[in-house]
Amino acid sequence: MSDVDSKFVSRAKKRIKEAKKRSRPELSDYWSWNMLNYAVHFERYKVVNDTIERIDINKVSLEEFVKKYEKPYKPVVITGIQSNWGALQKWTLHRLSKKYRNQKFKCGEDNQGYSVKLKMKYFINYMQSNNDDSPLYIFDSGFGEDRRRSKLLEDYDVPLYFKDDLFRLCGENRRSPYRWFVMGPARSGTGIHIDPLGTSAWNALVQGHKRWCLFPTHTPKELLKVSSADGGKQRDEAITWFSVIYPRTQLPTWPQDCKPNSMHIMAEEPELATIADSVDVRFSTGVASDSSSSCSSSSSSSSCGTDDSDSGQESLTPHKKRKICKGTPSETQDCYISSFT
Ligand SMILES: O=C(O)CCC(=O)C(=O)O
Repeated sequence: MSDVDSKFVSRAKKRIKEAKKRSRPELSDYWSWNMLNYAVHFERYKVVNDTIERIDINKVSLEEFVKKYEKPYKPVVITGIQSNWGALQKWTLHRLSKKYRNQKFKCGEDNQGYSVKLKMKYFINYMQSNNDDSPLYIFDSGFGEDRRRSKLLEDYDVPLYFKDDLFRLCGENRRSPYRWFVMGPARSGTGIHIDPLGTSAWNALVQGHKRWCLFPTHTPKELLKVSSADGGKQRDEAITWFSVIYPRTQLPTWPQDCKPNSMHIMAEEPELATIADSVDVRFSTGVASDSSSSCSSSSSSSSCGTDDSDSGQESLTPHKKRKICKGTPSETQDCYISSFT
């Protein structure tokens, strides 16, 4: 390894260690990040029963979409949207690491609700080398307001079905966060939550794999929560949810009217998936810390809503240090969502 490379690696290790310590202080030593061995046994958590309908945007009119899916709050996978998106070529690890090398992206939240950020070059290094059970995950809503990072906005278009956006009437400065750049290695993701302000999100997968699970709004929260006995310090994490609760949803004993819609989406260019699968799990970037807290801020960073929180999602698990939770639990919300990569 050249001098420059080894300097980069040791700086990356240091920055990643700091970010991990701030985001998940409850994981107080190196081993608690990977003691569940999810990286080794990932195969068994990967399978989801894909039940969701697919439609082609070129074959279903806006009116039909509104009638069949938007009004009844019915989740659907829409194909044919990304054919002209620059993101398909530009959002590869190689190109992101060149273009946004020194730009910082939010990959967690500390116990006070402040963003934890990493430069893209360090985050990619982390993606390629970690074996954490529930790794850090970029979940950044600030990119559109930043001179350099806002270039990402040029790489995709809002699909026809979602052009109508009432929140735009609030004005750019007053509206709550509404677009996120999301990126992470295998096993990262967002824990079960309710989206804020009665909104229904659209999400696009540009690279890799993603599993989703969405529930009808009347599903009792108690059915969906991971208990601390089952989840311990990882109870809010997406992968924990998929390993503990998801299998129950597939049993005949699960209430029929609370059956989820689940799906496994794969991007056409499997670059991130390939990397996720080829990571050498012996090499890892660890963290050591001695503080403790119950507030999770990585893949389910949203669970700890605060004034400057950019997700507004409502977690299903109460947190000691939660300040403001922007989500309101009412029938107006679309569904409970959990997703992981
Ligand atoms: O992409 C993710 O991990 C989660 C996205 C999400 O939470 C949402 O759309 O509500």
